Amino acid sequence: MSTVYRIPADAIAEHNRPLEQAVADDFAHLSGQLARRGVDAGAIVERVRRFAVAIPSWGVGTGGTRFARFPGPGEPRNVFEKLDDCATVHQLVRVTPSVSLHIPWDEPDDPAELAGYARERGLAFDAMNSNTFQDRPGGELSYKFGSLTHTDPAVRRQAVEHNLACIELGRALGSKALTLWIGDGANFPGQHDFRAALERYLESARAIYAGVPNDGQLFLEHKLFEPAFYATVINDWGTSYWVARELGPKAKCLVDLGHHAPNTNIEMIVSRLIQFGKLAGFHFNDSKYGDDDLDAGSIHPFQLFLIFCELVAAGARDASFAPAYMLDQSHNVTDPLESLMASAIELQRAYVQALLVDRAALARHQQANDALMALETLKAAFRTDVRPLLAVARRQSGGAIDPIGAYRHSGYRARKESERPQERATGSGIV
Ligand code: PSV
Ligand code: MN
Repeated sequence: MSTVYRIPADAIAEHNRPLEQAVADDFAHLSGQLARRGVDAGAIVERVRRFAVAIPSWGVGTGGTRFARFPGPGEPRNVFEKLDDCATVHQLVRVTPSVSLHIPWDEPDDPAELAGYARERGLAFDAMNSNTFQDRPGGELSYKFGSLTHTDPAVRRQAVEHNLACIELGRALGSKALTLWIGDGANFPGQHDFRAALERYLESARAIYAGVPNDGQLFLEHKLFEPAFYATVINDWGTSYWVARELGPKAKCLVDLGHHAPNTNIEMIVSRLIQFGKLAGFHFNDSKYGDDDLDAGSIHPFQLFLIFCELVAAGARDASFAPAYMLDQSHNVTDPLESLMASAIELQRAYVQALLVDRAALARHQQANDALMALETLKAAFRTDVRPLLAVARRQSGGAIDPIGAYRHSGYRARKESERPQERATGSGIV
């Protein structure tokens, strides 16, 4: 591991240097504009610097469709190399200090060694993700017809055991949450007894919940489709909410933006879950058709902003409100690290724009039923070009003013290509 390349800190400073003056000028101009709206740009920068989103370990590799995967150069070959890439993203954008692992994809031989490796790179572990939607190679019971909801109690037990093992591993790594997503469901009408399948899910989830430590959390992730295309068991936020309520206070609902029917009003789902005290957090991505796992903010930036408006409003009501933010994307045609950087910045942008909403004016317009001015109030915030605030926040945190430019300039990818000769050709598969 001695030859592992890292971008030197002075290379980032050097890349920043010719950009400093323009950022300072743009920041001064925007500060003046915001001051006229009664907003202190410096205070916003402070809040941006505290914003954080976790990187999914699977996001640093190239994803694929159900038809093919076209691997990129220098892909990480194991969990340590994934952490190296996550650390590089964080080094440049300063907003991704944690990693969300997927088990068994990232199963370490020695958890203490992995924890140490992450610590040395300034990374922590966010929620663990269990995988009972694929079979492991070698003799276990199959999940072809489900896992936590399978008709065979032995399969359900195996799936529960896997989740309990993920909780244990998470504890060893310092992770405080487990995200439960199952691919269970039916592909044909008549295949499932809907009610019995949900009862079996609840029973299995109770066994997992019993293994969640007192300071831990269980995140329930719903999905309308795939791999079960007719009916999934945890199909929507309502079902997810019901299960979370049955389980107890440590269980909450995680919203993956791609897991809804097109045009679903996701910001309203977010509002409902907040109101009911059951919003766990997010898997951020974007989509046009379904679970496309496109980069956050690439298709529906206004929706992303509206979601953050709900989150900012919740934070203003309750200072302890702290949902978990994670990305969950599949990078098929871009350099994954570039997509992760761009996506993390999109989230920051939506967050800052939501902070700029004149909430008092919005409340007045709502009270007066002035629909037009209510929307105009939101648009005034959404249309603000907040890039100087983000650049200053990154710069103050030691990151790059232009992260993708600095990354390309460093030659990181080419170096990884020579450091990481790929051992085998990989086929199709969605991450
Ligand atoms: C399922 O589509 C999902 O969103 C879940 O979060 C999985 O853990 C992840 O994607 C893995 O690809
Ligand atoms: Mn997800």
